[in-house]
Amino acid sequence: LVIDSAELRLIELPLLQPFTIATGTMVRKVMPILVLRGGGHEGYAEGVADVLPDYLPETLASSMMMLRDVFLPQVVGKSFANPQEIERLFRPWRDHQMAKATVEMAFWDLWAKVQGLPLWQALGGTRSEIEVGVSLGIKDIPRTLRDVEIHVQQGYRRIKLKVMPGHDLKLLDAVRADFPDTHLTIDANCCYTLADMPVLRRMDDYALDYIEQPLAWNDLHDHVRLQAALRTPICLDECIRTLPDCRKALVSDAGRVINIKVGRLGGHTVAKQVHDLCLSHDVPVWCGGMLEAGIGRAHNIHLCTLEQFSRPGDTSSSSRYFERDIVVEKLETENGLMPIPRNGAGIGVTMDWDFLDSISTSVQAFPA
Ligand code: OSB
Ligand code: MG
Repeated sequence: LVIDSAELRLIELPLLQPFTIATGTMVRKVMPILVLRGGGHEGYAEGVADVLPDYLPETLASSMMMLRDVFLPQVVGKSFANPQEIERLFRPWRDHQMAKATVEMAFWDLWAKVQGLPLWQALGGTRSEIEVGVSLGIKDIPRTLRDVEIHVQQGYRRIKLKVMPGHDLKLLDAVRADFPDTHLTIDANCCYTLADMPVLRRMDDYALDYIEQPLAWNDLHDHVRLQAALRTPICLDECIRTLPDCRKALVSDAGRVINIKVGRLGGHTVAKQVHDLCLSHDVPVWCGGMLEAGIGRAHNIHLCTLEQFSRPGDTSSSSRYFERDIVVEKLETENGLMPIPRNGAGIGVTMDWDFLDSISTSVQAFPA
């Protein structure tokens, strides 16, 4: 399959409400949208890097530079028999997983469309019911209680609370008092250290399904020490950027649940490898999110059909974040289940081009 041409856009999409986590507040999404053309079809992907390196070192600017100067010039005009060949081509280049993923995911969509297969089938998925939860940004305790109430009532299968030092145990006391039986998790986005051990130990008291990424983004060693001190499973997010990261985490017991984010791992090929490794270790996985719009969200939903995605993911309704999405199809949960988008092959959604044009701040074609 020859990639005849590509189009790289930057779009800006306001969030319906600010989203605050331990490392900062986001009020709008600025993201690359990549279109790959070939074989009479178009493949789409979104990039997930933030403007500032507050989640991982990669940024929107570094992603755009790598796409323009390195990755797109390496693939446009070339032929690839399958998406794994793209992963192999980019493997020598260090890091930049989010930029790599943008190209690799768009090619998966294109390749699946050329085969006439829905992406879930091309990926080897088997699940038909995708259970989802929500990730609730940091707000004061009364407002968080209201958010929990709304989403429990909507049928979401798990509530994830963002926490940070000073906004943790009191919040958990309040939420557990009102919701004793809800599947509850917390996500610290790396903001604790082992010096916080007294607080971290008390987190065992709230029957949490897991504690997501409590310690530093590049420190598996300290997670091993923390997991040894806790009954609650640790779920790793930021720490898992490659397949070897995951292998080291599992063999050292740094965590007992893995959050799979396709952007953080450089694409579906490595996401699947991480999934398969977790399956062989009997470790549950779930699909994380980066506040994606409809293209990235559709990719995530298809990935969730792989067998070991046994815990509810973060791919909740698009309307929780955006007034209007960039795809025509509505990506909305019903009673905590997200339907797989099925409008045709590939990711099964179609671009709302008029809206996309109206929010694009730059468009670059390859070849120029
Ligand atoms: O750590 O999972 C995270 C959003 C931005 C950056 C990091 C994270 C998140 C989320 C949002 O938790 C999940 C979603 O897309 O709904
Ligand atoms: Mg996380």
